Amino acid sequence: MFRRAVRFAAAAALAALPWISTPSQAQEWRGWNIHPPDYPVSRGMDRFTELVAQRTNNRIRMRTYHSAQLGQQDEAIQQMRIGSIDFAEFNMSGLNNIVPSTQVLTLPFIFRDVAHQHMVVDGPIGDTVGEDLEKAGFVVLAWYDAGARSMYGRRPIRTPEDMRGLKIRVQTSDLWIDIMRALGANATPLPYGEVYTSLQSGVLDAAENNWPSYESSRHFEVARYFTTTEHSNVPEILAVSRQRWNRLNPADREILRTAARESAAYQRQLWAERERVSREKVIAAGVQVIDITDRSPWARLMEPVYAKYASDPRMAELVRRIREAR
Ligand code: GTR
Repeated sequence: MFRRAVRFAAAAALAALPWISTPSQAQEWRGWNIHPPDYPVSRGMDRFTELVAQRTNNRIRMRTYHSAQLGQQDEAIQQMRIGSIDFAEFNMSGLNNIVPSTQVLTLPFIFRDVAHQHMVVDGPIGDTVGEDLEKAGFVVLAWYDAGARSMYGRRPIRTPEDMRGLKIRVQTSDLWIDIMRALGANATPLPYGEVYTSLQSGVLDAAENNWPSYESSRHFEVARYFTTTEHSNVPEILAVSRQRWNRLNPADREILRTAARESAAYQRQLWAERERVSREKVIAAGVQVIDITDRSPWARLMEPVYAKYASDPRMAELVRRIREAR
């Protein structure tokens, strides 16, 4: 009797996990994305899921829920770790507190330009950070572009002194709080989806992001001054939950990795174009752009941030390797 009950329970559990019941059966994967469907990240993810479906003859069917339909970023990160979300595209910032080596890729002014960043994330340094991410539950398949982040506010920000006392939104990351502290601003960690109304109501004075996010989130309607500080070039990952990854066979893993890399090449092309288009769009909508040509006063203020985050030997070594990469 008891044994039958156990067998029944085991069968029921297997039925609830269709992907392990029979290997040939189709799998349905749930993917998280913060951005709207026409955003370069979203189109990259769509390309990835199409390629995987084609190359597995629809055995692995992935559905991406765009526009943060499955929750805000912090929740999605937790859900990936427990495996209730199967894949996602994340900015490093939200992972900074969980995986310290992601901080080096977030540090202000660490990359010389986009080519330098690509060389770093696509090479051994990216692999090192990827190994740390994997231990925390995120298997990195490819690195996506997210351009440079700049400050924007309800009032013009022209110099670092203008940052003093500003209530500025950051992502959930101690590093970002310290970056703002070094500028004399008051950092407020808030989900992306709450920034618009907080700027509108004056709970926030400012935020920071890249051109495409500033435009697609419509923050430009409520924070009319954009200052090209370009203070961080923090990259993003397309990742699969380790829970899911562990159940894949080597051939399928290879299909996913290749499809992800192809999708990243596509996303990067779309990204460069969208940065230009978004910039033009917000300027046409009346945004005032304050161009920063000399970023050294901003960079100098970041010394305490480097002192804190690049002080332990492993971090210092990563920073050195990034700087020396050519
Ligand atoms: C965007 C990024 C998102 C998220 C967002 C934010 O540029 O693509 O992943 O990090 O910024 O500021 O919350």
